[in-house]
Amino acid sequence: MSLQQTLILLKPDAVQRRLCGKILGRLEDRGLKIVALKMLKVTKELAAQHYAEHVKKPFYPQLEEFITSGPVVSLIVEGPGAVQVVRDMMGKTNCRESAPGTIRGDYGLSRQVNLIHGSDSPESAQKEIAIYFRPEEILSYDSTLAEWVCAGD
Ligand code: IDP
Repeated sequence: MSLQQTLILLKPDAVQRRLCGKILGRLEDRGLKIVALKMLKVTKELAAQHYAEHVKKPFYPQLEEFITSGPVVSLIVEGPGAVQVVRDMMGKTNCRESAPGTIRGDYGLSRQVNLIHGSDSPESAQKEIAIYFRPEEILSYDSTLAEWVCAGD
């Protein structure tokens, strides 16, 4: 499986509820490598860029209010098949429909206030990474753990 990078946001509810450490811990425990990480406040312009496919939907005003309501943690993780691995760890969009053991299934009860964003395809990942990070903010480094976590496909 080829190495992929994917864009993750820990949404304002994760920050407010002090769940960032637990969620980052899950990603690290899985073996994913953090290659960029920062905290920021999403502006209305950034929200519209990120959620371009949803801007015309009826729930967008609420989504905009939520995602701009407080700081988020934005990060890029890297690993084999990272895009789908993270999507599977997140659970379904609606926390109430997410299986126990997933992030949304373990920590949430809402469809909108659902803790985490993860890119839904390698193409989206490339677009979203470029929205949130400048190339020089993305670090390339060796991790000896990789041979124990990712070896042998
Ligand atoms: P995803 O985050 O699971 O990929 P998307 O369909 O891309 O889900 O929706 C983006 C975000 O918009 C969701 O994570 C959620 O916060 C919000 N959202 C999606 N559908 C609804 C809805 O029907 N009502 C309110 N908020 C929604």
